[in-house]
This record gives sequence, structure tokens and C-alpha cells, in this order.
Amino acid sequence: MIKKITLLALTLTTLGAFAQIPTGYYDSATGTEFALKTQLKKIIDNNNDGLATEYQSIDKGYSYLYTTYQSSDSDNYYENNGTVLDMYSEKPGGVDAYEYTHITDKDNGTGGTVEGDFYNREHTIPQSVFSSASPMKNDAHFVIPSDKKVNAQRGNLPYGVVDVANWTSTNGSKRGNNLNSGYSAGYTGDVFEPIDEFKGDIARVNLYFAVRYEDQVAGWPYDMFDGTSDKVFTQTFFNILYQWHLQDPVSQREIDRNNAIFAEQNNRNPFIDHPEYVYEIWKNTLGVEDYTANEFNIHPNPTYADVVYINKGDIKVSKLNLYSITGKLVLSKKITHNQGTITLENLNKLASGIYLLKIQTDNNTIVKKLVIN
Ligand SMILES: [Ca+2]
Ligand SMILES: [Ca+2]
Ligand SMILES: [Ca+2]
Ligand SMILES: [Ca+2]
Repeated sequence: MIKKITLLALTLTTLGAFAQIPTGYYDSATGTEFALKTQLKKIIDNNNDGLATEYQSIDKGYSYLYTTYQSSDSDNYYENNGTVLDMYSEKPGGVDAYEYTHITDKDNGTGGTVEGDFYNREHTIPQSVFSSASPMKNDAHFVIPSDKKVNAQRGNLPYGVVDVANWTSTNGSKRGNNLNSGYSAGYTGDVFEPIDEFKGDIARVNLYFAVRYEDQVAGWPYDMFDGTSDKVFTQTFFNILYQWHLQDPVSQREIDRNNAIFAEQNNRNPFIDHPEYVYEIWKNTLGVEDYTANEFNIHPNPTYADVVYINKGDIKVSKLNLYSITGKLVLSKKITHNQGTITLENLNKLASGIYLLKIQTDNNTIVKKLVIN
């Protein structure tokens, strides 16, 4: 009996070690903007960069992805039956059209002409972008399990907001031309759109890729990329990913997935551990090129009352949205009276901390940090 209890305690301790961010893991992430991005790259890459706490990532190979998926991508959240959690076929509010048993139902090289035949490995950044090279090809953070048919329908398309769908999967994932307005304005080619439940998940694995491979990404051709190693994404595709990151915040499923992949690959997705890093890194690329920061002066900031005042010059503002640092919408206000200074009230109801205020103008979105006391 004592032996059993000791074994159980040991097992729990071992699991516990994987079930959280290791102490010191992000200690060297002290900068802001693209300097922070490079610091994160050193934390999650496979090089020894001489960090005080150095975790070098491990490439476990292409076939091992199916093994990793058993711990990282099981449905313990919806049907809760341990089948493969496939973001392209999972119906969060209902019964899935089909389910896959891990390993048994993996792609054997046949079928895939209809949905439900087999699951395989979907490179959310297409393999063709990096010429199917390792370790990218084998990186479970952004290579996810998916139905073989849906995987093929997405092909090498960027992620975006579908205007008119020319193909739709059983759970509502869509392919079609990109909606060339709103936050997805600026691209008219075909894109693939995951369902709302997984938009943030997909955004954060794309953002992970931009950090993990920032020393190589500038040479890789892809419509989502702008050819730089720092910003990485074109303005349009960054806007899409950022919007999805905000509207579908980090879930327990992603936290569990990150921990499970860390246990195998020895590296983590920083944007699941620290959702606020997205803003910290890309804050100067959030569609602010038309305005200087001073034109949206927020005061008092930090707050000491129930209201803040936003000086906006002559710019017409249509909406204010306040998000928590994890991306949860906590306040929303339509602006109709639009002269001089505008206000945002009801701040006393909110917990102290850092928030992101999204200011919607006629043709742009500005994001400013707001600290609530
Ligand atoms: Ca390193
Ligand atoms: Ca399911
Ligand atoms: Ca379901
Ligand atoms: Ca989600």
C-alpha cells in the first residue's frame, strides 16, 4: 500500500513537472517589440544560446508526430472520448460527422476522397514554404492532426476570412476567396477559414512559427509572409491572425496541448503561455501607420477613476473595445457623439491589470495599452 501511494505521488509529481511552465523558462524574455521576439526564439529553438535556463528543442522525426498527437491532440473536451481532436472536423456544439482512433486510423496512403477516411498531418504553414525540411516538417506545435480530405482541400492556402465559399467541411471549415474588407482587407486570393472555436488556436501556431524559425523565414515564399524576419507577416495576414488571437482567447485545451508537446519536443509556444506577447512584439505594426501614437492620447493611464478620456483629434471613431490581456472582450462602446475627446466608462467593475483598448476608426484599428488600478 505504501509502495502504491509512493508510486502515485511520484507519478503525480512527474506529470506536474510537465503540466506547467518551468521556473525561469521566460526569464530572458525581458525586451519589447522585435527584440522580445528574438529573445523568445532563443528560448524555444534547438541551439545552445548560453541562457541561464536553456531548453533546446528536440526533433523527434516525422512519424513520431502520430505518437505525440496521442497526448497533445485527444478529445478530452467535447465528446471527451479520447479520439483524435481534429480542428477541421470537430463540432464543438454537436456530434462530429466522424471520429478517429489514434494510430489505428492514420493515413495508410489510400482513400481520402471523402471526409472520414483517415487522419494525417496538416502543416498549418505548408511544407512547400520550407521545402519539406526538418525540423519544421516534424514540429508538432504547428503540424496538427487533421482529416486527410480537408487537409487536401486546404492545400497550400493561407488562412483568411472566406467571402464566398467554394468548399465547406462537415464542421464548417471553409475555402474560398478572401473577404477584402474589414480586418481581412488587402487580399483577394483563395484562403482557408477554420471555425470560430479554433481561430485563435490556428493564429497562435502561425505566430509560433514566425518566432521559432525567424532566422530562416525571410527566405521562404508564402502569401502570408512579407519576406522579413522580424514582422514576418504581411499587414493583412497579421491583422487576421491578431483579430483571431483576440476573439478566440487561449483555452485549457491549448494549455494542455502546449504542455504535452513540451514533454516531447522540449520547447513551448510562448503565445499560449503569454498571450500578451503578441501585442508586445507587433504593437507597432497594428495598422498604426496612418497615425502618430499621440493622436490617441488616453488619460489618466493608469486609471484612478471610473472613466478614461481619449483625445483623438479630428479622427472619427466608431467603436471602443476593451480586451483583457488574454484576449477576452470586457467592455464595448459604440461612439455616436464624436467631437473632440471621447470617453470609456464603467472601469471600476474591472479587475486591476493591463488591458488592450481597441479603437475602431473608419478605416483603421488602433490598439493601446490601458492599465486599470
Ligand atoms: Ca536556445
Ligand atoms: Ca470530437
Ligand atoms: Ca463534437
Ligand atoms: Ca479556441
